[in-house]
Amino acid sequence: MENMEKYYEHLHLRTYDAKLHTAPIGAESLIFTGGRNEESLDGMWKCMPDVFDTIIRKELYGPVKRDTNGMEIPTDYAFGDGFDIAIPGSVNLADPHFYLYEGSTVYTRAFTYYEEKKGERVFIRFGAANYECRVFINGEYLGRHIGGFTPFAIELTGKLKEKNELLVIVNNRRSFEQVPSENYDWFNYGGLTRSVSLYRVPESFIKDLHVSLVPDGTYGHIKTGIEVDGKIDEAVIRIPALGLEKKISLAGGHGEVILDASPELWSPDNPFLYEVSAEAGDDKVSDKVGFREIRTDGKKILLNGKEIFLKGICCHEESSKGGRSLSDEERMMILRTAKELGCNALRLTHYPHSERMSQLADELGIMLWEEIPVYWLIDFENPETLLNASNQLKELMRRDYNRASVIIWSVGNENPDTDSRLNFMSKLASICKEYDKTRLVSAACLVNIDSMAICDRLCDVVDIISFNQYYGWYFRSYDGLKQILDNSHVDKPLMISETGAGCDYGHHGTAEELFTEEHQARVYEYQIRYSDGRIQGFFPWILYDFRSPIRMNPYQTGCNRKGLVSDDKVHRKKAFYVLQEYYRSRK
Ligand code: GCB
Repeated sequence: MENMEKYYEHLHLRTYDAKLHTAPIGAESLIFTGGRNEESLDGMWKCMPDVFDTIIRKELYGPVKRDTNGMEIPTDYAFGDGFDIAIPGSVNLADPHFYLYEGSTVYTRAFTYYEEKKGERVFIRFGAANYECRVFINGEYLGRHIGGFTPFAIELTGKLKEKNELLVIVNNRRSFEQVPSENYDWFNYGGLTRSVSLYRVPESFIKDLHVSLVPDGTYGHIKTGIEVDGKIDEAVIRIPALGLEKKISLAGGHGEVILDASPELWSPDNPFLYEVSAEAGDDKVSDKVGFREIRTDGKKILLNGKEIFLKGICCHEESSKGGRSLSDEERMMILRTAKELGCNALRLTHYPHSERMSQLADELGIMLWEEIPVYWLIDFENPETLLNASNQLKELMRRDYNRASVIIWSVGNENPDTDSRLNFMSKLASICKEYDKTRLVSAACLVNIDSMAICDRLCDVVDIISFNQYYGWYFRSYDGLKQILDNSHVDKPLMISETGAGCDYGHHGTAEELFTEEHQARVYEYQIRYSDGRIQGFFPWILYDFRSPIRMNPYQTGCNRKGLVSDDKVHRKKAFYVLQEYYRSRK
């Protein structure tokens, strides 16, 4: 009888995942990957949606269960069951039945491991897993990560055999306390949306490396910071093209040095990158780093001391084939299309995009606004939610610290101006300031439509005041923008972080008719007319149409159609050329 009760336990236990509800893995788990040999675990995996969480309830992530006589007990799932899926990828695109699926999915892959160097340590790194991810190796639970767009790593040292079974459960079910929360305007691609890789490092190794120009207006100092794990008390940093080689003494695993150097400066016109390397003990890492200074002076934004106007466009991370998993060719196409449009900047909305995007933006010369998904309504009163958002921000900042292209950290988008939100987002802004002195902080704020002015209290804590407004679309009057700019008296740079209009490519009519190319073009003409000369950056919404289940009318058919280019990424709408003409003529 006692045994029977145990057998049914999983059916009667509400807190069935309590054992696996461990403290989330945080930003400190990350290891520096630049210059390291990446052993890719991408490719074909097996996957199976598990909407009732049966694998967790019945603990089916372990070896096959046997009774006291050694007889195999029937099971509903075993390692390797399911269908083929290419990783990185999303369960939602693996089969048409799963298009709108939200829930747990189990992913499995076997791999072999042979020790290469005595004493080596091994880490597994996930580029991103949306949203909650639990990792098991050879039946043993290793940890849990939350947040669907940032990387995390787990040490596997001592847990690997020659043949290994990796099992990962990723759950993309939305809920209020998450970041983002339940309601948002993009597609909820679930699963292992970015690469999974192994890294081998020596017993003592370089955990992190920061390299940046000191923003002191001299363009004559480079700061490097290094963090090690293990017993190393000295590191060497080299930038051969500048003839620099310098020893750094480490204390408590950390060291920092300021080097005198006058590097060629990075800018969109001259995206110059230097090879930087660091050596410590038996370990060596490297990176390609650009040096630039971004700061504000009153209402001006200065890049390398010169005033700039950010000619931007917003962009989601989405491929029609791969969902949130893009190829480098697709990323290059986004960057090249933005350049062709005349842009010098991209707003990567509304969550961290792949690190490949910022690496390529460094190379091609496009400035980036990067953002965490503190979007619309968030559980601002919940301390766990704040920890979660802070961790996503730290993971992003740690990942992209060396990217010259990234000039803005954004701590949120269109959140209600309440006390709890102000407190929550001010904390995020101060985390940015504390961690990173080489970038600006912003957030996309809402305008107050009673006073027709920008009076969001968050303006006091950001470096650039950015606001979203859709005059000509959600509000049909075009004059609203002019009134807002007349009524808003700010002493910091001001940017439009979104504006636009829905338009179904190929649908024509008068400039008053919604969803036509003519109407979208008219909205752009007015937006440009009223804002030119009065703002320091313009980021219309959006480069491409994108999937969004909340957009259900016959023009939208499951897509937000405010793109300047249709969702096939090919067909350019009339408004594309309106913006292109403006950017080409604008200094
Ligand atoms: C916004 C949001 C963005 C939406 C857009 C729209 O203000 O920030 O995520 O997709 O409006 O199309 O309404």
